[in-house]
Amino acid sequence: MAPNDTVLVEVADGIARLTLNRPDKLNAFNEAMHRALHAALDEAKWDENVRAILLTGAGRAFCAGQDLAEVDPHKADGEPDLGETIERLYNPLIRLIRSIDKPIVCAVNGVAAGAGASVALACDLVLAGRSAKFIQAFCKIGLVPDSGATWALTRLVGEARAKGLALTGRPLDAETAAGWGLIWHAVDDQHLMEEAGKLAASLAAGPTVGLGLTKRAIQAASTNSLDDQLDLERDLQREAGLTPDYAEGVAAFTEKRPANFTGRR
Ligand code: T3D
Repeated sequence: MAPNDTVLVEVADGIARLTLNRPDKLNAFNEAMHRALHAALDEAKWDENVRAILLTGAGRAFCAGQDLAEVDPHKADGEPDLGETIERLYNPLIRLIRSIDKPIVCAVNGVAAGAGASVALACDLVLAGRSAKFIQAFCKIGLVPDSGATWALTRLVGEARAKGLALTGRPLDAETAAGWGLIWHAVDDQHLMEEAGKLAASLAAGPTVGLGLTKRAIQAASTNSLDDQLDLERDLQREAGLTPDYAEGVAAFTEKRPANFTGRR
């Protein structure tokens, strides 16, 4: 998938900063933005110099979900097949985000609606500006929450709140989202990017392999039995124990100095 300017990409100091960039459409997803985001994430996944990813939106919104002008049923030839769009664009995006063995920080700088909220919730650490809102907008247009929304909402906030959000489409403010455990923290709008940058920087300086394996273990926990999870933790710990960062972490502790992690295998 070729990159284009619907997603701005900046790689520096171990962090890939990705900015959704269709501000006049509140960063709603069209095909070009899907292609660009997928390509940028895929590149960050495999680039050894990238040790953390920071995703945000340009302008006053994070992302308003699907660009409704692009899929207007009145303009379509024949019957719309939304399942096709989900299968071809949204599901691969969510699977890609979850498959990246590196921490992904999402800075929700404004409204996150529809699949825009789903993308934010697929990330690992979600910070939101206090004025940001999460909206399960799907019910307003007769659709079903997608891109992992029903899965993430139910696991993060439980069935009662998931149904409340999805069946009413009522906006959820950032503070309440944090209180409910939907996101990591709400921060003052003017400090959002600084806080998200600091968080990404500390993760980028961390033991990348161990952090990636930790992400993998936590993601597996919701579907694994305890026995399966214990086995998985054993295997991942074995892998983490072979990294130079483990040796460095123990040496730094013993020598009472800050660890100098390289993130290498
Ligand atoms: O393939 C498939 O379709 C299946 C996949 C579906 C996944 C989905 O995400 S479905 C859900 C799609 N999203 C929505 O339904 C949200 C629609 N947007 C809104 O409800 C509101 O815009 C917001 C609550 C997000 C923000 O409201 P507000 O008052 O702050 O802004 P606004 O005035 O509504 O929007 C500003 C501009 O952005 C406006 O354009 P204009 O009039 O200035 O030229 C508006 O049309 C545009 N915009 C906002 N959201 C979308 C959008 N344009 C296209 N698609 C959007 N989703």
